[in-house]
Amino acid sequence: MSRYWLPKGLRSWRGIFFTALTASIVAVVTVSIVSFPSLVEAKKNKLRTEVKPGELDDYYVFESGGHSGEIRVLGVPSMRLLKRIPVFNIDSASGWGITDKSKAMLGGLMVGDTHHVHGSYKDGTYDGKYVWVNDKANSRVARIRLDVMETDSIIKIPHAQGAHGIFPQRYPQTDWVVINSEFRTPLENNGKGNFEDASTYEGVHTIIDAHTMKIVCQIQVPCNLDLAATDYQGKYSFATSYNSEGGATISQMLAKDRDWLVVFNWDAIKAALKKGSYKVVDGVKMIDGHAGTGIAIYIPIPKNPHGVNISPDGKYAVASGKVSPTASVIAIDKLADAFAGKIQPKDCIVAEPQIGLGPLHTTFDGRGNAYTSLFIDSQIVKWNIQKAIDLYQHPKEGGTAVVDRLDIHYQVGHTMASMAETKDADGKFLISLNKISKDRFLNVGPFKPDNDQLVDISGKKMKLILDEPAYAEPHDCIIVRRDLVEPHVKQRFDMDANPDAVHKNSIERNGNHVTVRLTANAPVYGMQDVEVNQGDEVTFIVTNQDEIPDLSHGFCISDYGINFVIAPFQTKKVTFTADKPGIYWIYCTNFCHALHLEMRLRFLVKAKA
Ligand code: K7E
Ligand code: CUA
Ligand code: CA
Repeated sequence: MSRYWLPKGLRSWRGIFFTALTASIVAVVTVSIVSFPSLVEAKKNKLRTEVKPGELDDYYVFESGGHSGEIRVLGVPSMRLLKRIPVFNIDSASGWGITDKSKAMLGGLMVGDTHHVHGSYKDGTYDGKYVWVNDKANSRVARIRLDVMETDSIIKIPHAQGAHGIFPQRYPQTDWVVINSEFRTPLENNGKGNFEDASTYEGVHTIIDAHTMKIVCQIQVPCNLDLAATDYQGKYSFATSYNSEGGATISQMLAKDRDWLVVFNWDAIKAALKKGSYKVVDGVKMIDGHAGTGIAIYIPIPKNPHGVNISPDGKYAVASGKVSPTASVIAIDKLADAFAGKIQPKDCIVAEPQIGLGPLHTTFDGRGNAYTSLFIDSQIVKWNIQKAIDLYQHPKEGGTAVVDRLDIHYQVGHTMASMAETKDADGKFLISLNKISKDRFLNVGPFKPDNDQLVDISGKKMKLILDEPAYAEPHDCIIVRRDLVEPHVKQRFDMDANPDAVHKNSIERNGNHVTVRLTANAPVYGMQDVEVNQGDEVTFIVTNQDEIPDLSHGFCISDYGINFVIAPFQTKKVTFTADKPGIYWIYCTNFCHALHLEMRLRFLVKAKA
C-alpha cells in the first residue's frame, strides 16, 4: 500500500487520477484525526516509493559495492536491485573473471574495493555513456559502458596506493577523469629506501584520459589525497587531505587543527604539459604540485576533512572535517585570485557552519540547500548555504544555517540526492548509505546488511520513506534521471563489433591448440560433440545467435570450473588446458527454453596413450 503521493506528471493519467482520488479521500479522513501542521507537512512531502507491477522506476542508481568489488544498479523510488555489474570481482553468473577478456582485464587479481562511482558528463549533466569507479584495494580505475552495463576497461594507477576519490570532468564534457591516492608511499616504492621516514612519502593526483583510459599525467603532492571533485567550468579539480602532517600513525595524522582542501589548476597543468615542465617517472609525466608551483593551492580546512562536493550552481565547494563539527564552504570564483597570489588560500572560505558530529559527505537539492551526512550523530543535516555565508559575514546576528535534521539507521557514510552531482539537481530523493543496520531487518547472523535509506527531500522537512538492505558495502552512488540513460541502453550486442563472433561452427587444430567456434540458438548449441586430446590448450568461442531480447544462454563445462553467460548477439571466449580426460557435459546454465535442460553437448577429452 502506498503511503506517499506522487508528484504530478510523473505517472500516467490513470495513475494521477487514482492518486488524486485516493489522496482526497485520505485527506478528508486525515483532517478529522490529525492536527493541521502535520497535515501541511504530509502534503509537502508527497513522493512515494511504490512502483506498481509493470511500472518502471524514474531514476537509475549506480551504486558502488565496496569490498564486494562490484557495482549495483538500482531503481528509485522502488530501490529494487536491477543488476549487479562485476568489476574487480569474480562472478560465476556472468563469467566475469573466467572469460579470456575479463581475465586479462583483472590481471590475476581477485579482490577489489569500489568506493566512488561517477558518470560521464556533457555540459554539466550526465550524457549516459559511461561510469567510472575506483578500486581502493589495488589502485585501479574501471570504466563501465552504460549501453550494455558491462565493464570495458580497467587500468592500474602507478605510484598510487589506496586509489580513492575519483571524479570526471564536468564541462564542456568528460575528457579527463581524476583519481586521488589516499595512502602516501615513496614515489619509487621498491623497498630500497628507508622505511622509517614517512615524511618523504608522496601523494599523487592522477589524470586519466577518459576516452583512451591512458594516464595523462600525475601531480605529485606532499600530502595524502582523499575525496575528489571537479568544478562546472573545466578549470579545477579538488582533493581533501587529512594527513597534512605527513604522519604514518593515527595520532600523527591527528596532530594539526587544520588540514587541506587541495585545488588543482587545470590551465596550469595543461601549460606544464605543453612546456615539458615535468619529470618522467616509470614512463609517467610527473608534475610538481607542491605549494608555490602554481599547480595547486592548499586551503586550510578543519581537522581531517573527508568529503568534498560542488554545489549544482557551480559556485561552491563544500568540504567537511570528520573530527570537526563543521562544513567549510569555498567560493570557486575566488580561486583564480588565490592562484594569482592576490589573496591567501584561506580567503576562499566563505562559510564554516556548525552542523553536527562526524560530517562526511554533502549533497544538494538545487534549491540552495546542502545535506551533510553525520556519521557520529547518525543524521542527515539539511542546511542553507546562503544563510551559512551570511552568518559567517555577520556572526553577531546569530542564528543557524541548519534547516532540518533527520535521524537515520544507523551511521551514515555517503549521502546523495537525485541528480545532485549535476547542474540539474532536482531535490526529490536522497539516499542515505548507512553502514550499520543493527535491528532494522531479520537477523542474518553477526555480519549484517548495510541499510540504504530513501528520503523524500521535496518538502521543507526530510521524510524517511524506505529502508533497503544492501550487501557489503555500498559507499557511494549517483541517482540519474531515467531519460538520460535509458535511450542509450541496448537490447542486444552489436554481434559483428566483436571480430570473434561465430557464424559457422568449427573445430580447428593448430599443434596442440584447439579452437572451437560454437553458436548458441535456443535450445541447441551448434555442435553435439567436441573432441580434443588430454593436454591440449582449448579455446571455446561462443556466440549467442538469438536476437530475442533477454534470451541469454549459459556455457558451463562440467568439472572444468568454467561458467559464463552470453547475452543476445554476445560473443565470449575462454581458454584453458584440457587436463582431465573423460566425457564432460557442456550445458546451458541460463534457463532459455522449454528444452533448456537438453541444451548441452559433449566435451570429449581423449586420455593420453
Ligand atoms: Cu566516505 Cu571511500 Cu567515499 Cu566510504 S569513502 S563512506
Ligand atoms: Cu540456452 Cu538455457
Ligand atoms: Ca590531520
